[in-house]
Amino acid sequence: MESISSDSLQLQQLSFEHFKKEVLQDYRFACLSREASLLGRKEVLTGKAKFGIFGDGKEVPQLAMAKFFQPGDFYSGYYRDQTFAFATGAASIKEFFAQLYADPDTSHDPHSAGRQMNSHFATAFVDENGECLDLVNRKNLSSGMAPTAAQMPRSVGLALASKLFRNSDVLKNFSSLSDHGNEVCFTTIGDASTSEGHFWETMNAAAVQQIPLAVFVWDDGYGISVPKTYQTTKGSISDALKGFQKNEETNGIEIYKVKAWDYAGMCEVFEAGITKIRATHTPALFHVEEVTQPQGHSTSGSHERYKTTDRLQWERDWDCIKKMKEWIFENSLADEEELAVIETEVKEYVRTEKQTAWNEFHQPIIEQVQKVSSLLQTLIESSSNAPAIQKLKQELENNREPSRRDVMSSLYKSILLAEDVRNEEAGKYYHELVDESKSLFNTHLYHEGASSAMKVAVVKPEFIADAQVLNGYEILNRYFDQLFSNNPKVVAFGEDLGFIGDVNQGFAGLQAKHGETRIFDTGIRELTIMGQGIGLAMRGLRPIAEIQYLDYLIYGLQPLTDDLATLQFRTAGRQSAPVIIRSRGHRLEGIWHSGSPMGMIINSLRGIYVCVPRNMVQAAGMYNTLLQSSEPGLVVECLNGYRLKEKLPSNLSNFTVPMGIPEVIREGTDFTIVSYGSTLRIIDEAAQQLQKMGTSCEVIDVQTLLPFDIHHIILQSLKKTNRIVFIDEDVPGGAAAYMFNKVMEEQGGYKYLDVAPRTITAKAHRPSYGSDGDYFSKPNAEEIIEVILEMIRE
Ligand SMILES: Cc1ncc(C[n+]2csc(CCOP(=O)(O)OP(=O)(O)O)c2C)c(N)n1
Ligand SMILES: [Mg+2]
Repeated sequence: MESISSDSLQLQQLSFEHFKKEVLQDYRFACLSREASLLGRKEVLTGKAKFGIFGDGKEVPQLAMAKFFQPGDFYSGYYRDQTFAFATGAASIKEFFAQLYADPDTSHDPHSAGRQMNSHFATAFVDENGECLDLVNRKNLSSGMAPTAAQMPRSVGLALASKLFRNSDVLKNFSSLSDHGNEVCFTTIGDASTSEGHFWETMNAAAVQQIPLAVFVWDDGYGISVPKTYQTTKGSISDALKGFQKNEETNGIEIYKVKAWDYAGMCEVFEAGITKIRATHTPALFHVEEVTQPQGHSTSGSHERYKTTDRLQWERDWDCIKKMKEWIFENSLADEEELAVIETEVKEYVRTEKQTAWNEFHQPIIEQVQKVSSLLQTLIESSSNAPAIQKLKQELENNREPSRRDVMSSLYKSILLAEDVRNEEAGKYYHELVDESKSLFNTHLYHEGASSAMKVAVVKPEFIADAQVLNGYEILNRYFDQLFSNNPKVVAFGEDLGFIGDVNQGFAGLQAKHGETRIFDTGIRELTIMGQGIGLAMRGLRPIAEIQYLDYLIYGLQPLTDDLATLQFRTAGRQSAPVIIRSRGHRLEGIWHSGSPMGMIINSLRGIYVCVPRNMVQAAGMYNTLLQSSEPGLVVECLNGYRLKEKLPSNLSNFTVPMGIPEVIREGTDFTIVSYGSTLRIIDEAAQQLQKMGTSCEVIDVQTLLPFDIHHIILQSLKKTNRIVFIDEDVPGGAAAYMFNKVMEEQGGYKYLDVAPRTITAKAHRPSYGSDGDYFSKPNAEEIIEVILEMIRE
């Protein structure tokens, strides 16, 4: 008996020691993070960094949250979460400062290669070839973004993936991506940002779908200067969301309220809450109240301007680290002296790491300055402009914190001044620096490794002698059926896509065949349909996310332009989301079902492939190409093409349509007409008429707008015809102007013109409803003929 009780005493002692150690480690992280915030702000105020936004006041809740973040879990949060990143091991203090300085070296700032403002963290999801890493064994932080609430839509997909991995038979074997769907997505958001529609749409999508999403609201009472009474119904997001509360008979969410200064309370609630989410996939809101903001919102201003003295005093009194310290004393976990040791050690540590980060950032620039100095010295020795060059040299050498920009500018100006000197060294070095800076600042917009969509082998479609002729939608239906039979990672979803198989029957009958976990309906929520696609793709799946009509892409454009299109760039290729966005557009009827806002799309989606197939066979080939790559793409099917007859290729699942390679679909000698999509049929009608009148038109389908004619096929045609027209259904100055620019400026097409080139586009307004509305608003065959006859007369 005696030995048992002494064992249990020992055990108790051990677990107490363990507990104490953990608490003190958390306290250390809290102090570490606070010190990083304090020093970070100083770095901005003294000019070493441009802008800073910090997580002070949010340390303790994030330490509590980090405790329950397991390998395999995903995080989608915002700029306040440095403590979470430190505590999970996703970021170091040195990396934090490297990002603050905008260090473009990925080994210094692996989160963004200096491309993002501070505290936008990201862990690696893919290797340099775009292959998914073993995400199940990693703590995964999806790359942060500055637009408020932008992290919400994608978290739907990050959480939904767990549900699919848990419930889909065909996904059971992907053990490096999921452990039976046990992964939780941790999402953080500020109290004011819950005012965004993104938040509400996400909460609703999560509650309807019952997915393992944990949403933490850091409620510091303000969105910059605007208090939450102006932001949130009843001034409380948890109160406002009460109707979302799940009960036994309904779906919904769990709602928890905690206080940011209550370390023990938060640990207890988060542990129980996260455990439940993991087990049941019921999403939850953790409303963390009474959060403070010791240094105010950011380095751009002071909070004394809008907070009362009472509020400021309250924030000092209820600072979470102060309260944690009091709690440690109350529970006799450490005395003043022990904590003082931690505090001193941490201060020294952060200072040293900060200095190292600065030195590492600065060293290559110092080397450049030295090299440029010596080059300028040579110029000074032989140029008649020596005094001016000497001045530039002196300025550069005296600059205590020179940037790459200063180096380049001094060097280039000196080269111009030293016109009279024959010295190739300086020019050569300038170009070396130009090349180096391109690789540091302008890379990774698209994937640069082996799985680039540009590297997919071209396989031509094959047709047997008596190939079946089917309606366009039937071609797609066969295609998707084969795709779902061959590729277990593909899922497709959208409005009316599941049960009825989409509004044009591309998926008709396929949910019944391949299952509801693979082909399914969503609510009307384009924003989170896009986010769902992005998140699922980040987790290694190959989603096809459908926007019912291209006109409604605008609802979902924000995640595409801010998140998806920038993802590879802003993580220097360490994260990617190869989602396919499927939509249908161009000619149909009226203001909202005939849209072709391609200029808007291509200008906001650089970083995504934009495919504009003229028919459904071409569309299938584009899907194949994208699916063989690790990159995202938008495919705009022609709304009026589903009932047109097409020949069925025998290699439907395998043939590919290359990206950026136009196709000459009608050969001719007098005119080059460049277009895409539905407009090609109108052009064909005009070309046939013109042929009868003795004018021969070469018609070129660009096939993809991003990328555009990489081999300059259009230029070859123009060299032959010397006359060119760009036609589409976008507004004047839209995608036709883009094509014009590409061919005239980039391809040097202007050199081969006999007459002024033209664009023929839709009118600036949207089309009126009905066939006449279409005829008088979009380009028509007669108008095209008229323009070409005018060009002949010129
Ligand atoms: C879409 C968008 N609108 C406005 C801003 C400018 N802005 C940056 S942070 C912020 C306030 C956010 O407050 P809150 O969500 O409470 O987070 P906190 O900074 O208080 O933690 C605003 C308005 C932005 N980044 N994005
Ligand atoms: Mg706030």
